[in-house]
Amino acid sequence: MQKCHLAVDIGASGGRVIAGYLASGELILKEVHRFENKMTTKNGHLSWDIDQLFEQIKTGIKKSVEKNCQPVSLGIDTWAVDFVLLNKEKERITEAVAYRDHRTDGVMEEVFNIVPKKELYKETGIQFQPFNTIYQLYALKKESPEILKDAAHFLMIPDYLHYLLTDKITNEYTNATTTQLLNAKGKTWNTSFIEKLGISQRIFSEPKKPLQAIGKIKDELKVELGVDFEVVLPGTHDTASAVVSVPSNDTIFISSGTWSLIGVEHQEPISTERAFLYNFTNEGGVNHNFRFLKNIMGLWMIQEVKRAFNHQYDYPDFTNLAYENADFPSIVNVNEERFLSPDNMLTVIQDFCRETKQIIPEMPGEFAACIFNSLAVSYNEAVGQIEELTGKEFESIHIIGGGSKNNYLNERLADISGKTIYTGPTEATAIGNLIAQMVATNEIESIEKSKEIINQSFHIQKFSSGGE
Ligand code: LFR
Repeated sequence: MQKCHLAVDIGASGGRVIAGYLASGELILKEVHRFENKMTTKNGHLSWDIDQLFEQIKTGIKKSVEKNCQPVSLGIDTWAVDFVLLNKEKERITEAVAYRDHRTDGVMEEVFNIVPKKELYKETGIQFQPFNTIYQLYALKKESPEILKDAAHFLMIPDYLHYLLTDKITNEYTNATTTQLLNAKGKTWNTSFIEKLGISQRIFSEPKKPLQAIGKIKDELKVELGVDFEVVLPGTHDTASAVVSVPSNDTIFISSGTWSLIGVEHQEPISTERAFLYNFTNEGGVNHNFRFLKNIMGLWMIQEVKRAFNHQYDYPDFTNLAYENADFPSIVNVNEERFLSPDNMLTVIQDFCRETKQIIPEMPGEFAACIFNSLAVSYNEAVGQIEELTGKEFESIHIIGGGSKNNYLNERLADISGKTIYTGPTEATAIGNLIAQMVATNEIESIEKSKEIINQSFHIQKFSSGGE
């Protein structure tokens, strides 16, 4: 039986369990399980089926053993900002409401009356997104104050899944930063903001840094699954794990999936007036640093177009159709809130084009070209802002994650930015998760050292402007 580490990586549209181990200095990956994830309405709110996700994790663990991989450790990462609350008996008392639910509509402005916007940014360094945990908590407090009164523990999604595996309550640091309730400099909860919002400080536990074990799988699961391993904290925020896999330090990265996260790694948070103006964020990194980045709406838009066309076309089809419609001229501002959670993505894209007097897309290929061209424009704008805010010029952009397989988008970005584009690894998040576990268990010396392993183990493709 091959000893391995298990990365559980769950995104907004699907999850996977990937086994990883080192062989002659190379990182070998084996996908042992893949499953769907989606939002459904529960009690009137778009929510994740968290119990089902946990069942899928257990299936993944079982399959790993069936496939000859004996896990020595496991770590979970998911998207950020969402959470559940437990009562003092440690029972879950909320659904896992999804960040695209409309409970936070208009809530940001209400919170700014309690905690001034600039102060919030200065202390936390976190971008303003209507769905940040701070606004979700406030929306919950307004709707069901009794639930917050009953709450004894605040757990983000991966914290809760880790809890189900181990019985241990943790608030992992990288994901906790996305609540917009952590001080960027002190890396601890901002108790003053929490108090002002009328939320009990007791529900939060001291943020725990990644790269350490939190405990063994609990006894009943050990028996049920026939395994025994340590749960180790990776960057439980998927973007934190993904950025560990960027093969070079001196580059702009784009972590491309449901969202496109574009930025750079930085030692200190940058929370200047201009960073505030451009709405850049300083999320906590795995390696004691910060990800200075911007959220761009990302492949969510094409996922929703795919859904609107009843899944008749797959992602490679949309890429091919975009090539055929490359000259379709309409560009939308992908970062407008109307694209965040619309009932019908096709209609909102058409509305935007109508309002701005551009040609209205009708055919799937026109939507695809419009979305990818618009994303490339938005990426390029963010590149300019990053260079302005860091005072540094970058030669390359490194695209990681599943979205890096979209060559149409890669080529458009190379053309529009004039920079060299490198793509891969596609499984960046799972790789970053595995590397964190290997650093924690002393198989890899450090996160810095892991860059050599990544370069050696995975194929990185290069795109230059003009298709050279
Ligand atoms: C990407 C991601 C982003 C976060 C968004 C919402 O999967 O984690 O980093 O802003 O999802 O949680």
